[in-house]
Parts: sequence; structure tokens; C-alpha cells
Amino acid sequence: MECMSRRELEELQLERLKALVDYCDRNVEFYHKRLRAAGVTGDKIKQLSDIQYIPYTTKDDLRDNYPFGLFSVPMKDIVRIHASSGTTGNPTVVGYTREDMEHWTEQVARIVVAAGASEESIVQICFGYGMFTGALGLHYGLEKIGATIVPTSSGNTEKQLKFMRDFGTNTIVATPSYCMYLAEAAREKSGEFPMDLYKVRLGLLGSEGCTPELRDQIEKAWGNGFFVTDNYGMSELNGPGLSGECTERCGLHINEDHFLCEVIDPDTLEVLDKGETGELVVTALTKRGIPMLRYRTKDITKIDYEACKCGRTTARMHKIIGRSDDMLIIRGVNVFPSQVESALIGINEIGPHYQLVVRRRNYTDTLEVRVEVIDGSLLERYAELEALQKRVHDRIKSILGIEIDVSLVEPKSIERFTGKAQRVVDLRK
Ligand code: DLL
Repeated sequence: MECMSRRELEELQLERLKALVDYCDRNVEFYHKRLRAAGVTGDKIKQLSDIQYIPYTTKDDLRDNYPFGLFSVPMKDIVRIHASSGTTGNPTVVGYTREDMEHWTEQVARIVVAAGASEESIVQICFGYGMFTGALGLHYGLEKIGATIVPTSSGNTEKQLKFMRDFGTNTIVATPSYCMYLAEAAREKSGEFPMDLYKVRLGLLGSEGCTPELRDQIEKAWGNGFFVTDNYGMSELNGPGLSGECTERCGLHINEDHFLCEVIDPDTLEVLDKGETGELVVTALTKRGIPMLRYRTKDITKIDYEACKCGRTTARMHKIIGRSDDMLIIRGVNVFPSQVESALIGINEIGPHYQLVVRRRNYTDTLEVRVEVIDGSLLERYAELEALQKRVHDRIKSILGIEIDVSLVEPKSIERFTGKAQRVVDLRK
């Protein structure tokens, strides 16, 4: 499936798309109404580009139909429920049939194998087990390939490190920020427990953005050839397993037999040409518990359709640049936190933890970039501090093109996260 020719793949996608449209029309009242209003039936889909006639589905549609309004089968056929923690309003709830679980497990199994995991892997899953899809999604996929799972869940960093040393854990599943924090905590103890006691060599990271610069930093922090891959997904589209990097690390391979991807302009909603950057829209071709037609992910990326050196022919999405709803507009300029991250990393005197604070003063937006110095005593050496501040300022300013304030703060004073990191504090709202 991962090495099909594009023609074979597109034939399969078309057949699955037609079946999905008919399925949604017959089994979900919400889709039935939408598809009828748009005049779309499975029969009318003659080629993949006819997908453009199907209306988009959004997170609000899930929220408005909370909890089970978009489910297509009675509860007796649902074997699992997950939900994403909505910070505002209703959470989005998703349900899986037994067949959905098999597909999800297969999708994850493929991407972890592509990343280099195997039955030799001893994997510590440091994602929170529970309603979040990250832990159980990776768990089932890794179990399928015969890896040894250590389901530590998130938090309790001391215990995580003890198990890593004692069990010979060689693979970490975590968010990039938590993987970095674990390395920092391990290094702090390196007098007591030398870094060589850790056998970790592979990080299957995901669930939040990670620039190549942060990735390099994480690899350096663990040392010993630690190798990180980026894995992407969302609960509305099963969870992890939509796409992931292979060892070539030139984009995230999409499981295209299950997910038909488009990239649209988030403002005009027009479908963009292949290779253009915009919002990812995904149709989950095989998902049935809660089917998803043209789901607007809000994530910004672009897709490359060239075959990869690894031999897989599936399209690869670039690392997510940001979410269209995380994009800050500061004095009319679009700013993604990932741009600031790229600018900060590589300056030796500062650590990889940062926070963006946005305020409105006298009707003008201001952006403060807070970043930790590595050596706290620097904060008392005024001239050096000022020079470093200027260096950080100039580097970020040259990337963003806007004026910013830089605050250099004490080591470890910026909050650490065991799940998704919260990098932006927007005080304008
Ligand atoms: O985060 C699923 C997942 C778990 C993916 C573990 C990979 C690993 P949600 O909690 O529903 O699901 O959040 C989905 O997280 O729309 C993106 O904005 C963001 N996201 C997920 N993976 C990445 C990634 C899981 N690799 C939302 N890079 C998505 C950047 C990511 N952002």
C-alpha cells in the first residue's frame, strides 16, 4: 500500500471516496442534508477532483453535534471513544468501530516501522493515557509490530528516567517539548547517573510542532546518536497515524489509501495547486464510526508528491508550520510561533524553552519573546546580557520583520509541559 503507483492509488481512492459519500448519505443525518443540498451522491463523483463539490466539515460541526450526533452506527458497534480537550465549549468526541481500530492500528504500525521501530524496540509511552489519542494510538500500533511497550503515561519525570535506565528503554514516545525536558532532567542527574546509562536511540515525537532546529537540539541533548521523527495526526482523523517521517526525514508520509488530502486557501476556501502552502483538508476514506468528509484541520503545510528515497511512493506533507488559528497577527504581520523557535535555537547562551506574550498597548500590539538563559549568573553581568539580548532581538526581528521585545529570564523559570506545550500567551483577548 505504501509503494503503489499513483494510478493504482488514485483508483483505490476514487472507489473508496464514492463508497464513503454513499455511506455518509445513508447513515448520518448531518451529511445526508449537506450532501443533498450540494447535489452530491457517490454516483456523481467521477474523478477525484469532484471532491470539490462536497462541503467542508469543521470542528464546529462536531461541537454542534456533541456528543454523538455525527456517529454513523449504534453504540453497540462502537468499541472506543476518545475526545479532544476543548479549552472552550464542548470537546470534540470521536468513536471507533472495530474495523476503524484495525485501520488505525495499521496506520500507526506503518509509520513507526518507517521511523525505524521494530520488535527490538522497548518503548516508553510518555503521552497521557486517557481521552487523548496519542498514547493508546501509538500503543496499539507498536504492539502490532511486536515492540515491548512500557506505558508510563505522562508526568512523573523522575520515575520516567528510572524506568528508562532500569528497563533499557530505547524508544521514547512523547511531545517534542517533553522529550527535551526529559533530556534536561537526565543531564541534570548525570553526575549521579551518567548519560551512558540511558539506551534511548529513537524518539517518535508528535502532537505538537517541532522545527528542525528544535529537533537537532533534542538529539544533541540525548546524545549517543538519538534520532527523532515527526508524527502527525488528530483525534477527528483517528489520532496519530495520518502521517509520519521515515528515516530519510524529508516530509511526513501520508497513509494515502486511508486519507485523501487537499490543501486549501483558508480565507477563500479555494483548493490550491499541488505543492502550494495552505490549510490541510482531509477526507478519511475508510473511517466509519464517525466519518469525516473534507475535514478542515486548520494546520498549515504543503504536500510533495515525488516518491521518496526510502521507496515509499506515498505523498509527504511538510512539517506543520502552524495552525491557522495559532497564527498571531501582530500589527498586521502574520507570525507563527515556529518562526520564533527557528530563530532562537542555535544561540548557545539560551535554552530551547520560550514563551510569546502578546499584549495590546495604546491600540498597538506588542510581542514579548521570553527566553531562558542557560547560565543564570549572566543575568548579573549587564554588558554581556545586553549584548545577548540585542543578538536575540536582531535575529528574531530579521525573520519576522517586526519590532519585538526580548526578555532574558532565569533558567527553568518558563513553565515545562508534560503534554502539548503552551507557547503563546495572548493577553489581547
Ligand atoms: O495530537 C494526535 C497525535 C498524537 C499526533 C500523538 C501525533 C502524535 P489532537 O490532540 O486532536 O491529536 O491534536 C491535533 O495537534 O491539528 C495539530 O495542530 C497538532 N499536531 C499533531 N501532530 C503534530 C505534529 C493529536 N507532528 C492537533 N506537528 C493537530 C505539528 C501537530 N502539530
